[in-house]
Amino acid sequence: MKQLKRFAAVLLSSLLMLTVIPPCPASAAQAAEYTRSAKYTASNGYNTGVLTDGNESTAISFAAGGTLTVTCEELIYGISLKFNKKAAQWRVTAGQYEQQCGQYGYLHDYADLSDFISNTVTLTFQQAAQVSEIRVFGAGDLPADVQVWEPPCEKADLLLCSTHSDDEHLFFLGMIPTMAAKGYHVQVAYFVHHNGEPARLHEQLNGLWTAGARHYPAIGRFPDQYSTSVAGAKSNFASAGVSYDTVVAYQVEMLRRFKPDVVVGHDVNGEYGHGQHRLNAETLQKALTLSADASAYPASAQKYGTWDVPKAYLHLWGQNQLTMNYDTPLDYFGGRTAYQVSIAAYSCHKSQQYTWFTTWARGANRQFTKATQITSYSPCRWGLYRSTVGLDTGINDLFEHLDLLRGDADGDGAVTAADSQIVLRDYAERLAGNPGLLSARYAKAADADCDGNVSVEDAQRILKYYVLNSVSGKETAWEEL
Ligand SMILES: [Ca+2]
Ligand SMILES: [Ca+2]
Ligand SMILES: [Ca+2]
Ligand SMILES: [Zn+2]
Repeated sequence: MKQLKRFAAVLLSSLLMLTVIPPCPASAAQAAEYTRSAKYTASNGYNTGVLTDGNESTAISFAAGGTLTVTCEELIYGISLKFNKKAAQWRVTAGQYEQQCGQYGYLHDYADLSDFISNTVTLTFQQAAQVSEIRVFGAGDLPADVQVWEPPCEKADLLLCSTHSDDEHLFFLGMIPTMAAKGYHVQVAYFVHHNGEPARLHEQLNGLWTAGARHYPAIGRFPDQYSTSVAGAKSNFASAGVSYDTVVAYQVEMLRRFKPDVVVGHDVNGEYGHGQHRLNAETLQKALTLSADASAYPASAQKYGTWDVPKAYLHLWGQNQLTMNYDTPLDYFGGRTAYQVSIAAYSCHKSQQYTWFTTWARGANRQFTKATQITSYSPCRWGLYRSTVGLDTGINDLFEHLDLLRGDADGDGAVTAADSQIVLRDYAERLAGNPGLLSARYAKAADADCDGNVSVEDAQRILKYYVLNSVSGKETAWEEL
């Protein structure tokens, strides 16, 4: 009964939402930026010039409880902050308004203050913090380079296991933009951290954001050490106090935590031979066989549940090969190709531009225009290493055989009232002339009556299916609705 009441409430609120959204909203203008005109006052009296010098390496330090007051002539709608080295919790206040920020530990954070009606706000750092950069915005759409991260995925479509910060745009070149353009939820999990090189922590986020990633990455837990073999990588780790078992446990945890449908990992030969790339691939292979077994690494099984990854691809793997196409213009990126987007993302890694990777990815005179021009360790070449859903048929689709359950528009593995809601919301957005909420894979599942369109009828059908099967307990097939 309680569930039926909740269902009725959901239905009502869904219908209400449909009537509230105006059919033709004016497209929002780009937000005005007040970074230059704003006045900044630090409680410790430090010179705040370094906060707006565009240089992520210059920062001012605040002790816990330190404040920064920002005053504008106009109302402030949002503030982006870049911390240096380490994120902190912070609070924004203005008179009666108060907002807690930094709960997720984003190094590059954003506070949406659109509920505030104030031209002066005070930022209080609740932990000792170094602040590199601040930007202040008025109402409207934020510039594309302002990073507003979503939390790490609770359920990823794709998990990309990059060893270092830069591999995600080099040996995994093209992958993030391609998946982002399709609306897939992409999670990046790094193997090592670069905490000793603070500039690289900024580059990591700038590059990911440029590539189209929106879920905050999982930062690696292990030190960055060079070697040319698995044995070398292991012995380096051993001298740093990291056991092989800890590494496998980490990989298992990533698979269980993000529950990806598809995992992409490094070449088992480490592309050019890097020992840590090899060890990442090897421990990922091991983890894939253990993540479904609750008795293996029980701590992460208890925390996240177990997960058997349906499909895992390794770079350059020799069997069941698949070729990615990164040279087709993508509407999502304004006509740029995945290759071009990844190159732009890699160029955020300013500290790495001197390396041979730059020539590898762009050509000796930066003459490459396509991923297919890369001559060794081609980022386009992948192989299906492990599958619980059968082999690919040659259509070069990582998500082949991974269609979602009919009606499961949010892809959580069950048909519920939430699916009906998202279908309605998607329909309302499109009715209003906005982009829909569902990527191809989700739209296919959302089309519950299989007429090729996602519409109100599908939302109704999904609700009906959910109510009959889950609320009333009357097992009913889609065809019987
Ligand atoms: Ca700065
Ligand atoms: Ca669902
Ligand atoms: Ca339909
Ligand atoms: Zn690497």
